[in-house]
Amino acid sequence: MNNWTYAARLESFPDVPEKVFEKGNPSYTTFDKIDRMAQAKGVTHIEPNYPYHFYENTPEEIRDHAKGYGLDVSGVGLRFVEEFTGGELTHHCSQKREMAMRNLQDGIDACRRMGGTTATIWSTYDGFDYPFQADYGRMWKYLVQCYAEVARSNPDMKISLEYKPYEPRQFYFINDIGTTLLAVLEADCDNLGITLDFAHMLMKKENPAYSLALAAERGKLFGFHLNDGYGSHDDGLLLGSVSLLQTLEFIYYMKRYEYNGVIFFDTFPLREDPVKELELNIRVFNRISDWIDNIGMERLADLVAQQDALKVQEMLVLEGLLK
Ligand SMILES: [Mn+2]
Repeated sequence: MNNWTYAARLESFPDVPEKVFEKGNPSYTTFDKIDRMAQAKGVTHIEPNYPYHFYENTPEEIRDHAKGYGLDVSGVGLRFVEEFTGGELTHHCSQKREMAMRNLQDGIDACRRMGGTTATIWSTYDGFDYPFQADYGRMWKYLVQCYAEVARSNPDMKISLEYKPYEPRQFYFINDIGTTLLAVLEADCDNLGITLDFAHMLMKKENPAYSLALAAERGKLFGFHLNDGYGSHDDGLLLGSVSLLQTLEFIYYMKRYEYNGVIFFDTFPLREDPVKELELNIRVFNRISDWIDNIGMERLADLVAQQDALKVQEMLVLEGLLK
């Protein structure tokens, strides 16, 4: 019925979930995680994090292991290890910034070697916690220069920025749809775009569908991290479990802008079976997508055009969800 493709956060797949509590912080190999995730019905892709998932295996070994289950690689999540806690691309020391750039480049190379197409940068530490801790103008220029350089030197890859307002830093430089679009437009590279994380948008009190439209209108919608939350923290809850109507609106606009990238579930099933949790996310996504199709894209466009909150409530809530 649809051609959606799905991936999920590999870190959510410890081999035996109970051990998380028994042992505190067990380590599972990347293969263990892929073995477990592959059990979920409907999953089509993996998207490992660099460097965490590459300590024991080469990109080719990871690609081949996933292929054994019929899973392709959609891309990589680019992360920074603890030596960068003081900042990565914005660090005052040029050697540190060069190391950070090398880390990004190595991650993008790993992505390419696995057949992935999208490298998603989440700035783990490029932010600030205190007044007078950051030279905003200078650090912003570092960021934009680095993003432009990374994008230009990898024209065959999509480089996507995932923004987050805070956690673990109190502020990130790339912290909302506005700052992210500004950085992407200033860097001015066709292959540089944006990944929208639903819970991050809620933390920033954005309305997710509006952020989606702002990125999509400029051809910058490169990726999705779907999940849910209460808006204070990065809760990583099941899709649609808290903000169902906003999720419906988000998926409606996703279809309207004909997004066809992988649907990545960035959730944290700490007390749930991660295989069942992923299957449920896929089923909920498919159901919402079908629900929108049943109402009809044109009918929904007509509803939106009327700007009538009462009609929305009547049609979507009374006649739709609560019928
Ligand atoms: Mn995310």
